[in-house]
Amino acid sequence: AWKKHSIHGFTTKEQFENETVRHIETTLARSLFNCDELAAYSGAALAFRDRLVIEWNKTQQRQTFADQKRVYYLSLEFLMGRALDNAMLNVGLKDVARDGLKELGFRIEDVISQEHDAALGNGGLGRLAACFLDSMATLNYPAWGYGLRYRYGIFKQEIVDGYQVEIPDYWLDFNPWEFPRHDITVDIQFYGYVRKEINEDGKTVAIWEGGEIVDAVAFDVPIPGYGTSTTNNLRLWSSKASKGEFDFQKFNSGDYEASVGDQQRAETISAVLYPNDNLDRGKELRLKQQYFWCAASLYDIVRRFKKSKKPFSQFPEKVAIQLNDTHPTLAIVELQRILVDIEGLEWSEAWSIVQATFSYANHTVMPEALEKWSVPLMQNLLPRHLQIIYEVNMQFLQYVEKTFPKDRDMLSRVSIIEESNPKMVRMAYLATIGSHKVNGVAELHSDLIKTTIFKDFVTIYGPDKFTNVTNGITPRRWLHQANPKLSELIASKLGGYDFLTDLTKLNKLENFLDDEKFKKEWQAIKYDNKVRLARHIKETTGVTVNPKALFDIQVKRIHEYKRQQLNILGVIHRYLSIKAMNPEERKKLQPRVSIFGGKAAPGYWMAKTIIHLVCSVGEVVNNDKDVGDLLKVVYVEDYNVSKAEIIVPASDISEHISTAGTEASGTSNMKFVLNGGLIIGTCDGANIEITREISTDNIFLFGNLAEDVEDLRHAHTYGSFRLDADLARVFSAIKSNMFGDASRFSALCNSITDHGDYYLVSDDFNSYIKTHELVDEAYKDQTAWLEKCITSVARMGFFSSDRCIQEYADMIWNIEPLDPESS
Ligand code: 26Y
Repeated sequence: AWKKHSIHGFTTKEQFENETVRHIETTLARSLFNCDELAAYSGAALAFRDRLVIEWNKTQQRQTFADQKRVYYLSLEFLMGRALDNAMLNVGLKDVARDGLKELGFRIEDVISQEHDAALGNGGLGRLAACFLDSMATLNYPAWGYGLRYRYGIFKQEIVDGYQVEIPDYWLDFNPWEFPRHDITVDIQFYGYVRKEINEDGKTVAIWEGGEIVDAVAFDVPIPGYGTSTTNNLRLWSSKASKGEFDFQKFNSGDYEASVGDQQRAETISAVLYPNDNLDRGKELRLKQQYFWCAASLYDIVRRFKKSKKPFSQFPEKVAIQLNDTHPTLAIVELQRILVDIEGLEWSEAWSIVQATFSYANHTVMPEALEKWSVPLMQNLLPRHLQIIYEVNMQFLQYVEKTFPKDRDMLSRVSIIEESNPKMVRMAYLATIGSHKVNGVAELHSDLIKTTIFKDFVTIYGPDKFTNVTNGITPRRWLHQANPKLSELIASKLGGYDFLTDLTKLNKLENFLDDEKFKKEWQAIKYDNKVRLARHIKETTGVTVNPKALFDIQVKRIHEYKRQQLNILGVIHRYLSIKAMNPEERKKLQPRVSIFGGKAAPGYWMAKTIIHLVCSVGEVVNNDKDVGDLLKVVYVEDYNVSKAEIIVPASDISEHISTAGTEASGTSNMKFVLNGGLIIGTCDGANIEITREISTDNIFLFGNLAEDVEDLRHAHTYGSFRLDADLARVFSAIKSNMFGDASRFSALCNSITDHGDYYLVSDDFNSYIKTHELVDEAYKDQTAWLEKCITSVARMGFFSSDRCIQEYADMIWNIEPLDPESS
């Protein structure tokens, strides 16, 4: 009887138009007469949302019924970008929508660009989580994401007078992609004290009492797979004052303001994404965020498991929990607390369940990014959790002492508690001890963590606990959506779009290297993409760039280790060289546009100085009549996912030039190559594996190797080091106030000349400059360049996040897909 009531999504243009108009007129209560692009976006989004919801419900029912093991991906960041375009492509109805919108009087691109990015992340780690959700749904894995519903995502960046200014990103005004679940609310406790009690079985139990309660309310976001009806769930928690806690005393006694204040304090927990990337600041509110989110997610996961009435010994057969870096490490402690304090399991049985459930991915080796929490802070906020951490640590250290009795220093080295003042909880150690697998995100990085931060843990647990899963990107967003023309051209040669779900199929492109028509089309698409970016640059910065010039792009978070300073110092060197050339020499020079983009953490002064130097150099170079089109320098404001979709397809070359051994993987390197750009890079992170796949002929590598970094730093510290001569000239130019008041840049220059050059800018400067000369040379032979680009794309199959998720599923999570067609 229910069948005739079931809703069916639209499939034709007419149905799509009907649905869109219906939503505009009823859901939005707007008249079609004054329907602007925003209203058209809203109507179309709601029409597509209806379609997703139907499949989403079915998927959840199917997964519940099948009762297979699920994976829960815990991440404090999900950098999703826009959803409508992705939804249209994933359900295969973008053409229908394009035609329908056209009849309603709109261009689909204009409608799509009305959407506000969901920017709940900083950079690579958050975007990786978003790519993983896409792959998990596409591969039909029963998978949920758990995160926080920040009211303010990553700030919007404006460049004012050459400086970064941060504007709050309030993004929830109209968000059709989330569904509040007010019925799914979890009480989260903070502060208070722990009491011991003897229960009826004569067992001592810990009871955590007092403190305050905040409510976690679930908001669900549908995650459609590509070419499948599987639609997974991303659950984001929002904080709210607890009804039970709301202080009626204050309210009744007339202190209305104070009671509203409590309300606001509770809502603060999920108010804002911390804008630091690879930099730990140890703020109490951040720890509150972490516990709030871990506790709500664990409660939800355990509740779902308990519905099956299975014993907890089977928990790891039904549940895998993946930790995206150490940010969710408290989930380990929380599960142990639930099992022991609430469910009454024995400590050791509970701990085996915990270890079998969790796995931890590490995304950095840099000391300033490794999370540590002060013991007094944790004692105050989470007293029971600190006790559990101490107990875990004691048992672990007893085992270590027994197993390695000769190495007394080992105990203090591997202790979860660092004996500093104040004492600190080392989250990476806790995550490692509480998980059954630990992985790095590219081969070099996975090797490095085994010989540095986790060296002792390899000795203790053996090498099998540590593994590598090289990162990947979703070809749906990063090829098909961002570069539809290239995707279409590839499909025309490979006989369809199968490569989007099996990216290794791209290798057949190598058969067309002699196909002149194909190559011309490829080149024309790249040119169109550059024109599109040039237009964006003109509109947003006022600078005119020539799309025939070589586009050289570095877009990523601004960080000293990523070395945007190396890039801009190289640009200055180029500028000085142009100024010194005669007209004949200038004629032979390859014209270039140096494009920068990326946000600096608001409190990271050196990063902000780098932005200011780039803008100041642009000011001078772009207005120098001697230079003309030979060199332009632009800073693209507010780099984010939707900007990346315009920028990435438009590169000739992109820069991935971190100091060797510092960039765990990098993922934009993969995006640029997949879009037919070449890269200049160091032997770092995934650059190494990209080189192995596409061959050294197709990449411009330079610089010192990771294994030499330590010695080079030593040489800087002990004075046996001379500044590169070209770099010295660049510093002189800066000091002559060529780019404005030099004092603004002195800290940046001094970090290289006087303070040890920690990121080895001077050591790599010469080979960087020389390698850029090779780039210029190579670009002159457009035929050979084009062949390098096509060959590289053909060999990028390995870097699909589908391959990556497959590896996690098989080696770490031990889960099987659930095919929607088979049931
Ligand atoms: C501790 C806290 C402040 C913190 C917040 C964010 C620490 C780190 C981060 C973000 C780290 C991040 O984005 N890491 C990047 O992860 C990518 C995905 O694995 C890698 O490709 C990239 O090399 C790495 O820097």
